[in-house]
Amino acid sequence: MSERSRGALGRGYTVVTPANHYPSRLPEFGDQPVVKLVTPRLAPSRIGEYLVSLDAGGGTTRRVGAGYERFFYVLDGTVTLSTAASERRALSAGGFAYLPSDAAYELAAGDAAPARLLIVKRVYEGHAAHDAPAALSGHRDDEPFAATPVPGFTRRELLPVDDPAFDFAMSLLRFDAGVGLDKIEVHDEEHGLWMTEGSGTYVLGADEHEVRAEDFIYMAPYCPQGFTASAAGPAEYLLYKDVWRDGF
Ligand code: UGY
Ligand code: MN
Repeated sequence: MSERSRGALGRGYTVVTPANHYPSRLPEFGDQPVVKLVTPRLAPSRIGEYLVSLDAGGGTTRRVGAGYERFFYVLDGTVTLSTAASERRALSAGGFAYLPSDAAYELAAGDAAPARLLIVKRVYEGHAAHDAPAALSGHRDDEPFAATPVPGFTRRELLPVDDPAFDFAMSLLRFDAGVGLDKIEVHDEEHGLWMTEGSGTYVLGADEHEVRAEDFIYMAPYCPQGFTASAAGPAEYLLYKDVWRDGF
């Protein structure tokens, strides 16, 4: 199958490959290209997930207003994320940050090299029993990946999954060659998935898709889903999932 044709809009899912990217612009990023991997225009998605490319020394041309919670994951290069004059976070590749709804921000790439990052945006859904979470940041290598019941499948949680103040999780799921999820899942939560490494086969609804590094998949609530890494080597993806809320 030609690279051009791997992109798909299926029942309850999309697959967007690098060959499908058609960059848009957003006022806050000037001429820097933004690929809108998914937004709420694709019903029923409640998230926007964006691939943002910044030239060396480039960044936001306007401060991005508050009102939405956001998650940042740096793919290449380094960026500085500033929420206030005294609050600057330097993030290298593999670095991440969470900003709560009340935080406006600016982004700047380092002077030496261009940067690319993923940004997830959504409306925070609070819970009466919990205060909204505070900003946090870290790096994927700060902690080792944790074992799961499936041998050869490990996970690294980037946000605290045991804290119901958070309404979403961002997780890195890593599979040894030939290893996969142990079932076809069907669940109420939605996913935005970015392949960070390797390749494999994704079951999506009634279909199967060969996927590889830099592909993106949106999975709507109740989209049947399963994954097996290819025999060629390990595979890994960064997964958004809404958590701790009842779906209303
Ligand atoms: O946590 C999850 O829902 C995850 N296992 N789903 C997935 O990888 N597609
Ligand atoms: Mn799932």
